[in-house]
Amino acid sequence: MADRRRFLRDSMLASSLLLGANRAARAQDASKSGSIAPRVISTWDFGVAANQAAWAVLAKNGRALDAVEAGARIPEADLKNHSVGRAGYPDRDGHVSLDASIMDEHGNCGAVAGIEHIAHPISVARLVMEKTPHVLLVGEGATQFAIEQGFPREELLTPESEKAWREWLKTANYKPVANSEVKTYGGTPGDKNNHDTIGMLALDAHGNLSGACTTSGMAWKLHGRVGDSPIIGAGLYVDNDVGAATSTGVGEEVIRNAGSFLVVELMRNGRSPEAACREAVERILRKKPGAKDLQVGFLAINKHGEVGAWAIQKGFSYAVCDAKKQDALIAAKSSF
Ligand code: SD4
Repeated sequence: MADRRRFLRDSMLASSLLLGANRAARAQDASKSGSIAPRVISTWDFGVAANQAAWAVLAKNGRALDAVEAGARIPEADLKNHSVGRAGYPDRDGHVSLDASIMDEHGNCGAVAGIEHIAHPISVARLVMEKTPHVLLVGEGATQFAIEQGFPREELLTPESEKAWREWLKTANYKPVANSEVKTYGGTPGDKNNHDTIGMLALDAHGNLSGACTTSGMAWKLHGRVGDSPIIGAGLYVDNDVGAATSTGVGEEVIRNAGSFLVVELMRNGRSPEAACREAVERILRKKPGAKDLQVGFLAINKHGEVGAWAIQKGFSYAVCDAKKQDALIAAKSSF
């Protein structure tokens, strides 16, 4: 009996030592600087330039959170881009109102929705996360907070965007157009009545994930409309144990299905990033077959740095940047 007890005690001790050793080895692996290949990915063709700003942070072993904020600020400031930040197309009433969210490796998150007159909503979202006990500030309260934090109050409606809005007012027909950002960015702004978002996800050399998402939302939306981008779990979700996901396209369809959270949960259950994005898109289509005429795209990265994407329709692209190549632009697979 005493032998049996000793045997049980010894084998329990051995297995807990083994567990402890495995855990320590894993932690050591992850913390060895350079043992994890940093990578940043983002939605659409404007993601290429944004990734490079993020890469400047990641390449110096910087934090993923700093990388995604730096990256997202690029399209926010780009006057040629009518779907994010300054020069974004306004809502039905002519207001440029912006949505953004950010999430770090600890599960902290912050967001602003319907913020006006502030050129960098992603940086305001970060301060909501870091300086307030809240997650989401909206409308005038978000603008007030930004101004208190030292952001300048600016006119974000450019003459070009105003011209496009006045053109739209002639018919005032609200109809989302798939992939319009491809056509508007560097193309002929003003002739399209819809636009899109940058979602950016980064894995840093310390093995930590963060994400950012920023947009001026659907062009010509109702004043006060909020899309998926500032909704944690819809437009963005990060779980440092599993992976991160972001979305673009018609936000209502993403919100209805808690899209980015769904993608991360599917990865947690063993799917690759691409398979997880695909299942999330197909769930949207199963629940609402009419969504086949719209565009929604998901982009995801897992804890190992594997990336994948899927969209309802052809035309969604994503940019990937790592030590090997800084300007890759990949056409996402799609259900149609
Ligand atoms: C939204 N997903 O507000 C965002 C961006 C967008 O076409 O306008 N997509 O729904």
